[in-house]
Amino acid sequence: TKYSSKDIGFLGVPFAAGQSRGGVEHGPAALRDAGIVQKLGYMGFNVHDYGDLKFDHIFHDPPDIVKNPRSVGQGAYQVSEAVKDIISAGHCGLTIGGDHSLSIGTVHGHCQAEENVCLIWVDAHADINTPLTSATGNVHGMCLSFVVHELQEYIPDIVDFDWIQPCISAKDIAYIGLRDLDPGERHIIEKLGISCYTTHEIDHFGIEYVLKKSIEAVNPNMDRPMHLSYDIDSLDPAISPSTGTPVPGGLTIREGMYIAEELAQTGLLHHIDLVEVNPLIGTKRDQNLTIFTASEIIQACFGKRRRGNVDPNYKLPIPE
Ligand code: 5AB
Ligand code: MN
Ligand code: MN
Ligand code: MN
Repeated sequence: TKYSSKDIGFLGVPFAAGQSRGGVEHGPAALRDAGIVQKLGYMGFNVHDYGDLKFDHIFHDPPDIVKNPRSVGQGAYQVSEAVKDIISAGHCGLTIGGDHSLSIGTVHGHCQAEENVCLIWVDAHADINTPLTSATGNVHGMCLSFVVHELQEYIPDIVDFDWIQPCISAKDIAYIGLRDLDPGERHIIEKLGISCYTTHEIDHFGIEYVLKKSIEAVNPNMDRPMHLSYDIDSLDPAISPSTGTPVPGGLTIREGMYIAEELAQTGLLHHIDLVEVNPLIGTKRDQNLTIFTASEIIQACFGKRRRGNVDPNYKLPIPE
């Protein structure tokens, strides 16, 4: 079964209400300015550009049990509808954030458009706090709790979150790269038995083993469409400093590239999120480096390989 396609549905999600720092809404523009759409085009894809979503400013959005509930709830709904359209059109989805709360929408929309979706979550964080376990109230640290079936009895009613249909089970999720977990999150991972390879396991077993086991955990027969949610803060701050919640000791560029290249080779990636690039954090050098790293990871997710890609039309030049 192949889910990858030569058509990419590209969606910018300039969204920041899931956390508290300004600037992450400029992620899509920064990656567009770095030429990501053209680069995917040169690689041979038809890029269907769905533009950047526009979000109404919500003037009255006082905190509930989470911060900015109306902005996040309504924004994630727009994302869900857009991703549902992209996947239904037969494209491979690519959403550029924006903060990770947008993944409530991408996972939801993906699951609306096709069945049997499994999820690879590459992140320093588990993003599975419930609104009641979160110490910050930031929804980007809770996105998974809203879509995971097993957690629904722990989720309070929140204004503008009522449209969410839980659509993923604990056994459908594989975490890679975690290293900053809240107590409630560790409890949930143990209780639900979610596949989880932290940077400790990557140190112990190596990235090749960890990725193989992660894929086996969610897609043992290699017949399910995969959703990859790639948080740039999974990588070491040395190569992705411009992000809101950096955590030392992250994935190297080689580990990050390996994950992307190997997943691309499965032919089963059907939607990719690249989130949490904040082009306003750090020096100009930090910003350019982070954007470059993100751009390389995205291209690798779509099949660009460090070994070089074969061009079937390549003709060796002959001297006159
Ligand atoms: B990110 C923290 N666990 O809940 C929380 O960047 C951080 O999308 C969440 O992974 C980080 O606020 C969210 C402390
Ligand atoms: Mn993170
Ligand atoms: Mn995240
Ligand atoms: Mn972050």
